[in-house]
Amino acid sequence: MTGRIETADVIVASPGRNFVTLKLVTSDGVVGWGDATVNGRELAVAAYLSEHVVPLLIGRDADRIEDTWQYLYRGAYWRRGPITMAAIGAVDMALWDIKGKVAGLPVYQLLGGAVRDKVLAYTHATGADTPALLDAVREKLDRGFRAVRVQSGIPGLDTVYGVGGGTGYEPAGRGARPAEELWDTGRYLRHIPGVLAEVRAMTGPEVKLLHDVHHRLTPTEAAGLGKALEGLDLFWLEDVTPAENQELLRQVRRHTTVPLAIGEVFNTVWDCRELITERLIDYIRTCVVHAGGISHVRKIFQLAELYQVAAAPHGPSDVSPVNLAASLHVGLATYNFAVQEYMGYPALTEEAFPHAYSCSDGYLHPGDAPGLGVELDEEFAARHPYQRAYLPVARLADGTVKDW
Ligand code: CS2
Ligand code: MG
Repeated sequence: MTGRIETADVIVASPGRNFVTLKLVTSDGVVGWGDATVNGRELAVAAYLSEHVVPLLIGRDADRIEDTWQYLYRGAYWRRGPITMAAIGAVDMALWDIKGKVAGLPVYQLLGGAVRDKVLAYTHATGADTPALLDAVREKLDRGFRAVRVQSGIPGLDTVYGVGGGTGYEPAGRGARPAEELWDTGRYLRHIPGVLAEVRAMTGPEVKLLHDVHHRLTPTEAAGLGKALEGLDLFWLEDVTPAENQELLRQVRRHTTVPLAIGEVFNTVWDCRELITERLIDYIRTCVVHAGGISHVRKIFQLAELYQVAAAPHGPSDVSPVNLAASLHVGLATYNFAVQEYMGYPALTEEAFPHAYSCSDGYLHPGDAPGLGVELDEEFAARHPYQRAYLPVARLADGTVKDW
């Protein structure tokens, strides 16, 4: 028996960047951790948890993970969406963490055990121009990564999605209002095929190359870009077009065989069901924290397995190491898991979240500590208070808002 949930704390802090972390403690003193971070809307999830979920958790049987999931999902009446599903996701992660600790087992063992020895990682390489990008790719390959997402600056655009300064890339800017960025699809489409061709020419055929279009194209433009990139053997093109209207991907699929990855902004299986059952994608990107936790993301991945769609969960540095740990336990135990996004974290984040997971030679492993194998150093985190930050807003030259 795992005992009853005795306390539940929502911790909002900014060790390196803003994170929302849920801490559950049972009547037997077992601690479970969950990530509840939604970049740019952190306080909404914190309030949803503190005001509406935490009061309902106290006294609940910590063993009953699926019942708690259903209670929070169906019992709220209002369902789906990133805020609700991140709150449920945090509770779910924390309960799996507790169950593993009580059993003395890493969570992947509770999920059926390992189906592989390690989890392939893909990391990010960015460059304001092609020479800088090629240097960044070389640096990642020199560190042993075998799969690299490449994002480039675009001539004529001051800032572009995915291209950051310094060591990492943090898209959210601190301040009272979002930064606004100019976007020009034509400039992008005229530039990016040549950049990706130069990267492929430098790396040779073995390196897995990925590119994130980040919701910027129409289905027609996406189909054209896919066709233009056919010869580069990309591992995937990500978020080629906004996919709330999932049937739009049919047009893209009719014109190109470039592998497609979609799903990081989706929060339940119902948001991406047709993408999977019509095989409109090759990789489903739903993320543990944003898709209702381990319990629900596994249901999405198991549906995907039936349609030969691979799991490749979202996992940049703007979801916490608690999410990454949970994602790696799922990754080790999920047959159709393909690759885990992994950017690494800034030093402050690494210090705030001691963890058992490891990365070497381009592969990740969750470790064998009981539970998730990660925790938050609350005292350290408290020294780094939340600072309001927003993801940018993109606009076209005429001022029209564009998907960022
Ligand atoms: C991106 C994300 O990693 C990715 O695939 O789409 O970095 C995304 O831009 C951020 O998570 C937004 O906060
Ligand atoms: Mg993405």
